[in-house]
Amino acid sequence: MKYIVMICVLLVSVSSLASSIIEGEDGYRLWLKYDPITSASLKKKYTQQVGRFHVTGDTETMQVVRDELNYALNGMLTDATVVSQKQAGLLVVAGDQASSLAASNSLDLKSVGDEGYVIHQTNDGDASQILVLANTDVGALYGTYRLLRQLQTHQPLDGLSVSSSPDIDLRVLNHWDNLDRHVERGYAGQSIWDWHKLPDYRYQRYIDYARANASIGINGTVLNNVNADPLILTPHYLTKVKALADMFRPYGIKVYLSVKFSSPQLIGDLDTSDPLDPEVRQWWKDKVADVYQQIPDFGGFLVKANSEGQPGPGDFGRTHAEGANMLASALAPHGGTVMWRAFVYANEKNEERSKQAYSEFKPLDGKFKDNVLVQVKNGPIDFQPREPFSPLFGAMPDTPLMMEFQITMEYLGFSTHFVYLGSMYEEVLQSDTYARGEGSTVAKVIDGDLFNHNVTGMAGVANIGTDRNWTGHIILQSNWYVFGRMAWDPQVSAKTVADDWIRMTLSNDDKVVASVSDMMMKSHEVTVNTMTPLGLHHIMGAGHHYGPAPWVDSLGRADWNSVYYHRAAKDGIGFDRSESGVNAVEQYFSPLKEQLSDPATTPEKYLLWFHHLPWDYEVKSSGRTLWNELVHRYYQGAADVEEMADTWDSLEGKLDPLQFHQVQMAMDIHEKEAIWWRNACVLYFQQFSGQPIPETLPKPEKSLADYQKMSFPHAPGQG
Ligand code: GCV
Repeated sequence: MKYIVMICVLLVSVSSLASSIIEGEDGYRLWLKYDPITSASLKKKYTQQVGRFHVTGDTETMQVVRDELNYALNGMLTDATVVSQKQAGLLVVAGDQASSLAASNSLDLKSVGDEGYVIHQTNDGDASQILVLANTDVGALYGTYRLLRQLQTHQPLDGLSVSSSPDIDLRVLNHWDNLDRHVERGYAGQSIWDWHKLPDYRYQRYIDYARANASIGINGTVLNNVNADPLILTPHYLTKVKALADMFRPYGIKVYLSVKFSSPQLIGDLDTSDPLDPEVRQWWKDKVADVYQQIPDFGGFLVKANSEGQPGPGDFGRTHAEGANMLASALAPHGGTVMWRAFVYANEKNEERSKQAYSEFKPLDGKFKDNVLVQVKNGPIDFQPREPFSPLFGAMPDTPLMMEFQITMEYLGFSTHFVYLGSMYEEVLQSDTYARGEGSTVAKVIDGDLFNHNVTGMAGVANIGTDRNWTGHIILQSNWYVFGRMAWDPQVSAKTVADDWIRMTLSNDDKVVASVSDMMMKSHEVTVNTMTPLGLHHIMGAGHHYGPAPWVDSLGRADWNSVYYHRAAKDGIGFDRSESGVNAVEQYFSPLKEQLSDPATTPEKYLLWFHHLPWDYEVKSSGRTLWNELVHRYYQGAADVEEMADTWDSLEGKLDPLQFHQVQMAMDIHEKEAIWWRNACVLYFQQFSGQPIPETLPKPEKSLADYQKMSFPHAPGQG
């Protein structure tokens, strides 16, 4: 007996010793790992094909191309070397020389434009070369990353023939980063911009950030929070902005700044910021000229105006168009752009919140200058776990609208929930607005196809911070990745991108790819069920938005409270936005308007977004009563998260140990929080339905009062 105990003690201490240091991939390298290809035959083949490479030109960008190839090919293959153009198996060329090579190989390079590329394998037997051709250096960089993806995902190079150019012009990250390094709605550490040490101290992380973005085609970054600090436009900060712009330029990335509309008063000593005041206009012109003197390719301004307490043209009796156009006039001579946000909901307007952006912006259609894009959040309220698309898409044919997606997980579990957003972005982009009849998808509105716009854009609110793995959770790196891929090509499928990301980041083993891909593809739906099933929305903790709090009812504005949104009462639950209610459906085109007006034809995922229904309403897909369906979805959601956790556990030994362990720990939290959401919401809504939770389901372990008492004053990312 003693002997057995001793062995047990020994085993325990050995295993705890073994687990105290987990070596492996900490996530820093993102999807650009370039680890050695383990299949000897594949490695040999690739080495023969591209192991000898040549990059023409010596601009900064072509040097970046050379460096990346050197690093990547030497990582994945054996002894990759730079050779002369003639000896090269892989040749990367931009500009005139690329045009002549394209012509001699009958390739159409012209049509891929300034950022596109053509990849082609010539058919010369042993002398066959893989050509990466582009009209510009940055096109060659994008083509290089595309070629590397082929190797990283173990796809053949034989007969390779790819021609690609972005469908969207401005593919921009929005950092909600403050100058003190706090990130509003950030869950991955501090801001990566170390403003204090800039411009002199230049972290390798800045370059790796640029590499990651360039690898997925992101060509712009707004460095600071839309709740902007006016100091960003002072000389002290502009030299720091310049340092970042200089580092990002070779990667094809322009910097943009969020500006505070009242800057002329706050840092310019003027008495007003009225956009029609000549002195104010001159102030902006001079300021913009200063910026361009330091940063000749500066991208432009992002503006949050007259929204959530931010100043704007409305403070001076002017419209959003007058405000945006004043900045656009200052930027136009330098080629800069204004991205003017449509995220507005004013205190004084007595109109339902989901309708306000449309009401305010639609009348301004066609009134904006050519270098203004109106940036619209994907849904009409505010980045909820699921929203119908904003009715502004399709409603402003004479104004280019930019999509604003949230990559950071403000409303979807911070950085511990396993949620792939690709399927959500796809759902929004493929939604039909019917603006010009059937097939008028949101994607076609924003890529300029539907209304023939020349300037187009997509913004993503970044989920990046100083955490070693950048995004606080390895899986959430995929949301940065898919944002870039969909901004380049809004038609690409979420599944294709997920599979590529898994192969580049986690494993090329087909079985592992299939398991993780399946988890990723269902993760958004599952998480919606755990939080806001059937179209519920905005029922999270007040302020920080952490955890369930459908009971919030005492905040200063009606539409800051959960009860405003779910409207649970004895007679039922949901927000009547149909004609019998606030008539938000009227903002959509027919036949969608009619479809959404009737609960019987409203997609169930939006049921309670558009309708207030009795607890015994029969839900079509299941035949359950609304109450039973709600309970079912909360329980099913939590059970599905548990199943995802089990699937992840089954991958132990098949993944890098550190990657595995990090995601496993987060999965445990996701599981606990799904149960917390389920219990708190079901108990809360039960007060109104007066109906039981079916006996077969586990009872919530705490009382509603206990859940209501939970408080998180130090939850991260607060505004
Ligand atoms: C940057 C939501 C967020 C705020 C954010 C705002 C916006 O309300 O909670 O933190 O502010 O959206 O998009 O401007």
